[in-house]
Amino acid sequence: MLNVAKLRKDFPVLEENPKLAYLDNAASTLKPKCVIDAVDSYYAKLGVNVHRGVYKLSYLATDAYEEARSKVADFIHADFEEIVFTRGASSALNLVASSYGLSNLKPGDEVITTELEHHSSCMPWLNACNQTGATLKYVPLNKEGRITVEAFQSILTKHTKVVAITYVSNVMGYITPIEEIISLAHQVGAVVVLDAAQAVPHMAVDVKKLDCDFLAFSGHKLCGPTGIGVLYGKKKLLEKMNPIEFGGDMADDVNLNSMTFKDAPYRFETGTPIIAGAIGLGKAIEYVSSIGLDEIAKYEYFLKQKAVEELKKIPNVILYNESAETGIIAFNIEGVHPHDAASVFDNNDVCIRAGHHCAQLIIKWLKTVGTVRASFYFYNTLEDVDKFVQSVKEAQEFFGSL
Ligand code: C6P
Repeated sequence: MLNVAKLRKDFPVLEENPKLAYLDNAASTLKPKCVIDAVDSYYAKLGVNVHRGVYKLSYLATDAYEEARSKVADFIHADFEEIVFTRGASSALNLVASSYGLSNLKPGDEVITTELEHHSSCMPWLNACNQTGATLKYVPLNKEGRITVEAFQSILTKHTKVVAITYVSNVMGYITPIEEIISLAHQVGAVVVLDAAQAVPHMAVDVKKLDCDFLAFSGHKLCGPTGIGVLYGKKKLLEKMNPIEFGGDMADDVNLNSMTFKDAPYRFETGTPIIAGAIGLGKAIEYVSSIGLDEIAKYEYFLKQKAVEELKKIPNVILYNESAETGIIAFNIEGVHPHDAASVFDNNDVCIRAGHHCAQLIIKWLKTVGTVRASFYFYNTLEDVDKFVQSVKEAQEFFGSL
């Protein structure tokens, strides 16, 4: 079991707000002191640009930035050149659709996605299909709202060129049976773009084992800084892709009527990169790895199960994802708008998210206006669960009596 009391001391926000039950970890996690210090140290001790300067400080900054890329690569079992730093999962997923998608898709081609996607996973492909004339198809979800291998197979054809799919749903917390899906997609020659924003922070991910073609995640959901994210792409694919932004640091040779670019990943990192963010992410990865991703996954699930057991005893609670394998709970209180319910949680210092979670397709599929979502991480406690359950009861009693 994790030493949660000790881990909590690593988080200044928790030290500052001892009453806080922070259960909005799917939106963003809190930041440990070591990450804050790593970012601070870059600004205090280096603070200069990378790749350009011909002086010692710049070499040191470049080393720190590139060391962060190595840490990310090792963390997900990728090669160094397969890691592109981006602003977050959203920009990583957009990069693939705008570069790979727009150059490879044509009328008659098919892209498969699902109604469980975050907007950042499906919208770039909706746009790419609109622009190229390719067809966007959705995997029919099962009764629980899950993606199944059989349903995926039922719409896979020899015309499928891209599969844009979530690894873990940010609304339902379901884990997609991704290995089988990737293997089936490869049988028809399609590439798989995996949105791993809710997976990488919560479970061990090995891109080589998965054999996904692209994978995206954000630093800020993994104890890292905001404004930094990662696109993993197989080297043979990244090498053939065009940049989508042009300018500083990514150029190889520029002439009046022609230009060439650096190799991947640098051709995709236009301008001064997110140096402090990358260094902070490297530290976050070290920190989270020292706790252990398997331990984190087990603990989040334990807390979620405890909360679900209690939720089921409260009348008029609609639970949407009882069987989720992760630390996400999606629910509503019958007759209460999720935003109204949220105000009760806030009064009790319980941070949850309410609304459509930037995933309107699944909210529409659930035939609701939004859900209340609690999402756990390794620093949450059984006391947090109690406060959460107490808030659900209070919201139910208060609004139920109106
Ligand atoms: N989901 C949530 O509260 P960015 O914003 O680029 O860091 O991550 C986008 C993103 C992509 N995919 C999934 C599955 C996600 O959950 C998110 C972010 C947050 O659920 C904020 S909307």
